[in-house]
Amino acid sequence: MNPVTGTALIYDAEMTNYKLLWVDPACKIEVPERLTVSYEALVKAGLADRCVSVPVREATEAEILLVHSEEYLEAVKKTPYMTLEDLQEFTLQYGDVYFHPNIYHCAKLASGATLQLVDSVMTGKVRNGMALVRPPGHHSMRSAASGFCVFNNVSIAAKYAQQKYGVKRVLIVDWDVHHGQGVQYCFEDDPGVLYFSWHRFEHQKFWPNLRESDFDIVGTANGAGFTINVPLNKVGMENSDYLSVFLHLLLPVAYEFCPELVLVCAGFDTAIGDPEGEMRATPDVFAHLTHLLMNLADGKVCAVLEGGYNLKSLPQSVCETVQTLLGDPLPRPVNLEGPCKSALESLHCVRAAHRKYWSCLNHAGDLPSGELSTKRSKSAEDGDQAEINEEEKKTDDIVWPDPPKRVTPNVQTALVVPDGTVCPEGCQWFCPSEDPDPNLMKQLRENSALDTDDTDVLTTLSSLIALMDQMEKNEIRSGLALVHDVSIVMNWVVQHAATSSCKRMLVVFLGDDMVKSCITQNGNAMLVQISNKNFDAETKNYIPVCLKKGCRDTSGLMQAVLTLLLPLGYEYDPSLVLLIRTSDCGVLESAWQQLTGLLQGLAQGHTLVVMQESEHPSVAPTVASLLGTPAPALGPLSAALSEDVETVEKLRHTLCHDWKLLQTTETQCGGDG
Ligand code: X5A
Ligand code: ZN
Repeated sequence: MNPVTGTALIYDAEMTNYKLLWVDPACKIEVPERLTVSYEALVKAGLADRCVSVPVREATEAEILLVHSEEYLEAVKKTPYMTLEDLQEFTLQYGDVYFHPNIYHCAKLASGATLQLVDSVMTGKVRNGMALVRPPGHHSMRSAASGFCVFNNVSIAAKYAQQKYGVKRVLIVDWDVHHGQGVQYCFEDDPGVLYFSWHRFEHQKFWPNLRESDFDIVGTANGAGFTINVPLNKVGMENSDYLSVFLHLLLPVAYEFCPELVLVCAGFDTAIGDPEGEMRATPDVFAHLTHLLMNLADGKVCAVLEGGYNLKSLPQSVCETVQTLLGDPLPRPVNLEGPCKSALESLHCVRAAHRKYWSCLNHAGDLPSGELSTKRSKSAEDGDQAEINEEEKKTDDIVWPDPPKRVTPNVQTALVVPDGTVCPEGCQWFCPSEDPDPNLMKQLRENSALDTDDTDVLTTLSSLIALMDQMEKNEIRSGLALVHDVSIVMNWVVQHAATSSCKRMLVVFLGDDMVKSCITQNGNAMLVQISNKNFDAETKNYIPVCLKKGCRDTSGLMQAVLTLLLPLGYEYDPSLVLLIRTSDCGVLESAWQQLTGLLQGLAQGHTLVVMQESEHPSVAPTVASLLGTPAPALGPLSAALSEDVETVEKLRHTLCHDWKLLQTTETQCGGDG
């Protein structure tokens, strides 16, 4: 069976045909141009053309009633016939929302567009997609409009997926800067829908000012643990803050939950320049957030526009998201200097509040004593007086660099494999563009570690070096080599990297061989080895991770990958990733594919995989992951072995002095820094 490909784009200009008709400072940012600039940016970047264009439709009444009450629907239904005065009057009963004679029509299209997206993904017409809609949805409730939202597009879609497709586990990731309280209320007792939201909160000083947006609200009845709120208590959150929450909270829980469908409340008011959010994440961070979700649910990711009010960062962020859904190489992550104190405090509190529900968080520290939320809220009341009278903040003149161009190399995946190996679709044999450099061959022949009589070894090595050079020049995205002895090859490659064009190499080694010798203190490589041997970490850039069953226990391995390897990798920001496994390392193929897929977020997808010759059956699945095919789901993960959890936690604790993305609490690295 061929894997599902393609990205749906759902948009209709009709949804720009309503606007605010009176003066209301709270609503003036929600303008039709939000949609036109986003769509035009996609067209201009050539991204719209690469998507499968799916028409919108109106949601039916039955579909709207999956979430909303009949009384509310009947009331909204009357709005097209109201006078301006009546509309204004009608609007008054709700918070921060406006009505217009055409908004009911648009709201039906916005929900219908979301359902079209879910249908396209669930029937396998496309792998993933995005719906550009207005009005947004996540604030609207069973019987109330709120925060520019009329019908709750994503909630309706989740109910629809449950009902029409029997989806048992839906993950809703709400990365909008506001709390989607409508979504939370809709699913608070439903363990079939995991709702995750981060939001500007400022100890309840920020709209919608709800007590139930705090971290200690976790869901009710059977749904306890399936609502995850990350209150952001300061403005100015940056890429590191968001990425930390993904790596140390959302992703471990999401992998444990194992969704069959991922819906994203894709609001871009979390981005820099937004007048509502006042945060500082650059648009390219959405490429990474999107990518990190794309190996869940067999890649079934549906992004649905919510907020986003800066008409420059909004279209940029939309483009980053769609380009990632399309599978283009990720931009190098920028500004990852570690999360701020306030973000760490929130992260710590959420992890503690959820430790009894999720085994991946079971080891998280206790809640700080005292009721943090109310205590903070009091002190905030005293302290923040000065801010209240502050004049209107200007976010319009904040500037930031344009996101880097994401160039796809001509060659996706190049193979260096013995004759007779089957070359899977989408990749090609590597042919060095030039003859091997005689100097290099001389070096190789003189290298005592190599069996220099074996010309096959020499050609393989010189090919690999040529391949790495072409990756560094961005002429080739990734590579895969089958070799006679992975340890020898790795030694040579790392040594060569120290003198070549490779700026920084992250080496990920799965297996028990003794390999640390190739890493020197001052080299330009960092080696993370996952095995069941207790090697000593002698140099700063050699990080041995000793798991009880090596890579055999998938839960332990994923914990190490998500909370140790990826944060390290993101902060190290390699220009090349060397991914190696020995034939006896024991990793499950699906876990290996997850690892390979997740690592594509680093080094613009420049990964060189090296495996043992005997492993040719793994070539096809590995190449698939390098090419962006979603890795198969791992199934709901059971608890990792407690020894393994302890190992990973200890390592995070020791290493977080040097690597700030490993932190999950303010006090982790000692108070002296
Ligand atoms: C969808 C969305 C924001 C409402 C803000 C009201 N709504 N102050 O971003
Ligand atoms: Zn918002």
